[in-house]
Amino acid sequence: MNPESVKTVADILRSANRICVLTGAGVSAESGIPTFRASDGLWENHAIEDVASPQGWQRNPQLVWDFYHARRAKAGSVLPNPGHAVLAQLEQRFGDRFTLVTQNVDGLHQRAGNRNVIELHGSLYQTRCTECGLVRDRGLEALDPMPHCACGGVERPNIVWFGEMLPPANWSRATKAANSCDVFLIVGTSAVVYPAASLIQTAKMQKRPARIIEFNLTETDATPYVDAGLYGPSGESLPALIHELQWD
Ligand code: BJW
Ligand code: ZN
Repeated sequence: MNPESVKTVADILRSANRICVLTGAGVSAESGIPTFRASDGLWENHAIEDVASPQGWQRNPQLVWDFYHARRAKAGSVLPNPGHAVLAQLEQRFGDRFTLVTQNVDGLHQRAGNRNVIELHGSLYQTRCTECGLVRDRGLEALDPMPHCACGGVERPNIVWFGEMLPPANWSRATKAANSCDVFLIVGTSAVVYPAASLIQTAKMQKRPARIIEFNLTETDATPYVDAGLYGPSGESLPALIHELQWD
């Protein structure tokens, strides 16, 4: 990580009024949760269309549940890392002028202390009945191999799979936050999945474009839109930034 870049990003943050953050799997990598598209990532061992699509669910719901039972168990065995902690500190500092939009389903931002979290792709902590639509908070307790609702219907993970709509109210809140921020942070996402990635363009296309800052190990599809970037593990770059700002 380049110390000059840390200073540049700190200057941007110092003058920020309204912050919107988009996070992805990379922010949880240092907690021990695998990302999706890395060579040792989740999609390396699973065909996406088998475990994260409505068609996969129709074909073999037990295979899908086995994948999510393992994901739930993993989420329950890890802790938020220093990157999550900094994002919680920023919310404390900026209050309702800070919105965290996440593609993650692991609940680690909430466990780190963020309250204003918009989950775009659902939550590992919830099930949804395929018959009556009831959404239930299930924590990370062990569930039946094929969970059922009181109405008798089969429950599925309350996760947004490929080809499915994002929860409309959450999407609407996320676009409003991206459209009204003056600083937009992109943390640990490859920015290849839409519509989540389009929030970056939304922030940039305002009449007064937001300053865009990327935190990632590498450059990504978002990099062309970025005003400054800190390239290294976000569990190190975010604490370095907060330290430079003397906000820690
Ligand atoms: C670190 C790090 C460290 C590592 N520090 N960084 C427009 C164009 C083309 C296609 C589409 C389009 N609009 C819609 C689509 C279709 C589709 C889509 O986007 N496809 C593309 C992949 C081509 N989108 C959808 O289907 C969405 N629905 C939708 O659009 O509905 C309307 C519609 C319907 C039908 C047709 C058209 C429109 C739904 C998307 C749902 C995504 N669901 C998943 C799985 C479920 C969640 C789960 O089980 O956990 O969500 S896919 C998976 O990808 C997961 C993630 O949330 C999502 C994003 O991945 P993420 O977080 O970016 O992870 P990685 O692994 O890709 O990247 C990790 C990054 O971290 C890397 O950059 C690393 O370098 C970095 N990193 N360690 C910092 N320590
Ligand atoms: Zn039901």
